[in-house]
Amino acid sequence: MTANDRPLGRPSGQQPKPYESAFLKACRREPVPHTPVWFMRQAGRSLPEYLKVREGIPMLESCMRPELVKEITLQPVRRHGVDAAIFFSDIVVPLKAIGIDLDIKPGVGPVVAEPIRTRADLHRLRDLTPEDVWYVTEAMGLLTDELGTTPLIGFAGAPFTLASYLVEGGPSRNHEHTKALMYGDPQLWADLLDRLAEITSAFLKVQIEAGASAVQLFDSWVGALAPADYRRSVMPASAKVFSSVASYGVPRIHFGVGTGELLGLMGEAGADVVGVDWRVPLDEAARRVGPGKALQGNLDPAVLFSSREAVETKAAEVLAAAADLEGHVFNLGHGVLPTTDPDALTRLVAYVHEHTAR
Ligand code: 1CP
Repeated sequence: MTANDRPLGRPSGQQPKPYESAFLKACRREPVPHTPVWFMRQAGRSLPEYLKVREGIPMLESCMRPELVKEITLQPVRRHGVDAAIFFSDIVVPLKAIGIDLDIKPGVGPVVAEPIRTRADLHRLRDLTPEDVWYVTEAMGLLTDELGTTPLIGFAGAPFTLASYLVEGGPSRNHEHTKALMYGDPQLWADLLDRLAEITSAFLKVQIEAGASAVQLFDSWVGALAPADYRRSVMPASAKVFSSVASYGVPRIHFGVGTGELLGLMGEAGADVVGVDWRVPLDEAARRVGPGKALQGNLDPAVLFSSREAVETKAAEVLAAAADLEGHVFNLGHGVLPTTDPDALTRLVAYVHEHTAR
């Protein structure tokens, strides 16, 4: 089969089957039968069945095998009964797909062989075409057939967070090379973020065309910035991504870590749902974001290591703070930690469903 005769998924414009799901209703700020729950990084190392199917297969290679992606994406849905699936992939997949020499090193994360730091490096960031990520389209087609009314969330890395990996060459605590470029050569920085916005937009479009019924933009590390710098140097690129997929009408979620001071701007960038980490209670987050947006979050993932009673107390606090929100999607404040007991997650889903049933 060539890239061109591979199935291209559902024709765009057709009503997605999960339209009436609690998750999509909450994103649209409509009444829900119960508060929907899913977990960032719900697929992955906390699940023994994940470790088993990934055995001997490097991370990036696993993202390029449609049958495996389907299985890994479905594992947490089957096990926990979450209200949405998140597509198994990684934020660096589109960069790999356009030929950037990078790898995901176990225990480290994405590592880029030759960092991007000069204008001469920009040409390496060519446009992404659907054929570059045919395996994403194929896996999403398999998944939407299987998932039925359970929504599938597509995702991408936001321009700032992708730039951080490309400029630093790997994970970074202080993002010093990234900030040096942002402050020292604003025009090159703007051009870099604009290139990444194009690539990210193309990657999200592929996923929506293939059946994703919501998309999340992960700007995981943008909390490193002050609001004025975010507004000037990052928001235009993220806003471009959101507006590029606006016409599809699928909910757009915007998430970052340590972004308490940025929540208003992250909503303004064009999100329908703003993700909140555990540092800001959801009622306060709603004041910062303003009306007309749903919120997602925000149990501290480390809480899952404490007793069942403590988890329930903290989950009840999250639900209480969310009581007056226009729309709430229950999630953790960041991804599931790899050594989390999966049963604690299953119990948490049941707890939220039970205590929010209306
Ligand atoms: O071998 C392995 O299992 C490697 C661990 C792993 C996994 C399971 C990585 C490496 N990526 C993933 C999958 C992944 N990545 C998903 C799966 C879907 C799900 O949520 O279930 C998602 C959504 C991502 C997105 C991602 N990758 C983000 C944004 C989310 C976040 O946690 O903030 C980021 C920052 C990455 C980069 C990345 N990839 C992998 C690691 C360990 C990291 C972080 C490294 C760092 O600290 O900078």
